[in-house]
Amino acid sequence: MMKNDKDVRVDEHSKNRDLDPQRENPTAGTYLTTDQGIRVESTDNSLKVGARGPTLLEDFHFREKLTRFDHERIPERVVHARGSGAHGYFQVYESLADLTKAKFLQDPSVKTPVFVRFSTVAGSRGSADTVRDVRGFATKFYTEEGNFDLVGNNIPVFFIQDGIKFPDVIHAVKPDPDSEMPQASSAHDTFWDFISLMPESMHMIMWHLSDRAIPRSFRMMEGFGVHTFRLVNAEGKSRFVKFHWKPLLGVHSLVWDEALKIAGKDPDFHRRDLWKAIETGAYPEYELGLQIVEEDQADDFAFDLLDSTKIIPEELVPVRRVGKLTLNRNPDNFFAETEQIAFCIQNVVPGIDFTDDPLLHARLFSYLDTQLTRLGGPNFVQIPINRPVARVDNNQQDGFHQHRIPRGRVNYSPNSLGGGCPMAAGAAGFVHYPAQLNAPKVRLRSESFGDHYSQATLFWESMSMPEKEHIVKAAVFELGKVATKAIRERMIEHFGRVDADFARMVAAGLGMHAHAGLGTTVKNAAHAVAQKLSAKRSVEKSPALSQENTPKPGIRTRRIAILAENGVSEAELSAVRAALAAEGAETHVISTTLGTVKTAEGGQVEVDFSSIHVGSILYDAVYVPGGTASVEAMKKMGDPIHFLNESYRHHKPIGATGEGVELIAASQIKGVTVAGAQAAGKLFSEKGVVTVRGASDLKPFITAFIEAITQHRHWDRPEYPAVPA
Ligand code: HDD
Repeated sequence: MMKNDKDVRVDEHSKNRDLDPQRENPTAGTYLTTDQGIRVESTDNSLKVGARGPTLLEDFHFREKLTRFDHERIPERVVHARGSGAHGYFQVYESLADLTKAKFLQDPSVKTPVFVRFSTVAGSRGSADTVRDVRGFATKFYTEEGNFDLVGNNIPVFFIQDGIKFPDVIHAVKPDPDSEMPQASSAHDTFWDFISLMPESMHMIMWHLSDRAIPRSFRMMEGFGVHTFRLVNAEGKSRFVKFHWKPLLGVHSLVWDEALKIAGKDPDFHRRDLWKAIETGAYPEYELGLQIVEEDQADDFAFDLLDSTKIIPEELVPVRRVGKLTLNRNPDNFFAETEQIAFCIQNVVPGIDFTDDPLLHARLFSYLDTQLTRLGGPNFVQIPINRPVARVDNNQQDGFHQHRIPRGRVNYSPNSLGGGCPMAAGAAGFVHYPAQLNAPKVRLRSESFGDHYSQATLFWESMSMPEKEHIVKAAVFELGKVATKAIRERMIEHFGRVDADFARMVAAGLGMHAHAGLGTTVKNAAHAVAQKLSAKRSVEKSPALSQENTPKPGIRTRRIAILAENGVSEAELSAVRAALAAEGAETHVISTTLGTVKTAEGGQVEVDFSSIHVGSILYDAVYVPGGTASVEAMKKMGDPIHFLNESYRHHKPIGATGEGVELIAASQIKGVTVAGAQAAGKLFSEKGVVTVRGASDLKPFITAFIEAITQHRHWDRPEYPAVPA
């Protein structure tokens, strides 16, 4: 069958991989050679004077092997060093020709290849995944008109308004320059010192303290382009746009105690989760959303669209979902692809353009600049993962690592000797939007950027009670690690301007006194600006900001632990396991040792993990099947009891059937109706704890348990702090 153009475009990008006959086993049947292609005699002993003698400089294979090894590392990214990537494709749902002339947004049948890299910001390349931090969400679209890089985060605003402050905020959050501590953590004096002196960071700080900063999975977090960009259509009409990514699995987070523990037990938690999901065909999916603002409505809002510390509440401008991103292929080689990918925010295609956001403008300089050092010169775009599928023709030829062999003597423009080629495309090329500008050159911040608290308050007001509690606890944790009292005091002042109760709760958690007038007497210039703008479009609350209000579409890819020892009820285990698997969940049998457990029915069940390797923190839910011997054995063990206590403390769904209910009764989980006296066949489902004893039919239990897992976390457990974890 003939391939059509679109297939060819996708293939074109994958060509290094898909058309490589050696890919499955790239070295099968080949000999070891030097980099020059000379076959190597042996790679186990260096060339010596006698078997016990010194190694000879003459051994070119030895020297080449060691030299190559010595130079294997390139500088890690100055920020976002820790990351994980995946290939995929993007498809628009319907033509967006009314909004933009970008070709990849015109035809729903076109699959545009993409590479996405998720990251944390502060930690170095080997740091843990689950630290409290912003997550990067960077997407390279390999469109037929050239590469478009949407380099976003999972938080829609930023710490600073002008990119000239970027080195400062990053220096403040990175480990201290004298001690190189702490790694991948914002809970230290220098970060909060900076923040306490930068009121503009207050909105972002609320997000940073929220559950958004500890996502459950890259697959379960939103993405945002942050800045206001422009979309320009074929008629040259420009509209403002904010880009969003909406995960189809909903938005879910960890709890802080869990995140801290995972950092030790599985520092690759998010990387593994992404890799495994793709390997098993559970492809992560996100919808691209657009918030469109007509040019003449830009001034209608109570904030400046050019200020990256502000969102446009979805209640004011709805997010139109226009297409879908699917991640369906893991990289073949981490270094070659994930490490060497070079995102540059200036990579846009015709139909997508910039605004005058001063944060964006700093980025327009910084990304290309950083790649020059990181990837060793200006030819980094020739590295396969960075290569556009669009044809590249220009007179830029030399520099480190030129991989092409340009022909001919003409490398200048205009020329007649090369027939004038390559020719500038004029109006058919990228034409910058001709925005009108007329103002003096000044080093100033616009007055319209002056309100630093209203949207921090909006965020706080829009949270559910459990989310507010988490923010308070996070603030207490972070500031509790700040040794300088004056910094803590300044932060309480700022928090008071966000919300007086919030400030009081944090102050109480820190054993500090928040002064009585907090939040009522504290008015400042920022509030004056807010008041001036209050007649403009704004909202008091934005339900879309609360994770509680995001869709909960089932239990696909959730990880569920099944605790079992010899004597487990095979009937119960198998029935529940099969039902969970049918909904797309992943189940693991956990026992004292690897191997198998004998079932009450005389059969055997394979153990997936022993309890020394895993723990409740690596699971979304736990199930305890019945079987007297199994449960009696577990009642005497610390690990299964701890598993249940910790799951409860972390608000996770817990299910038990038959004698399994007694293991819950033996734990510290109280206040839910799971006592040993539970009537036969009667289902109990409270606060995410679902149990049944002596049921002839497990279906009602399974339905209730799946519903509990779908909710992800159960916050309505007032007694949870008393349960050890
Ligand atoms: Fe940045 C990397 C996202 C502001 C300078 N940034 C980087 C990455 C992401 C972001 C996701 C990692 C890309 C990858 O996976 O390789 N950055 C953002 C967002 C910002 C932002 C959403 C605010 C809206 N960044 C920002 C500013 C500057 C930079 C204001 C400088 C003035 N960012 C960089 C950089 C990095 C980078 C130094 C480091 C490594 C790299 O670019 O490739 O150029």
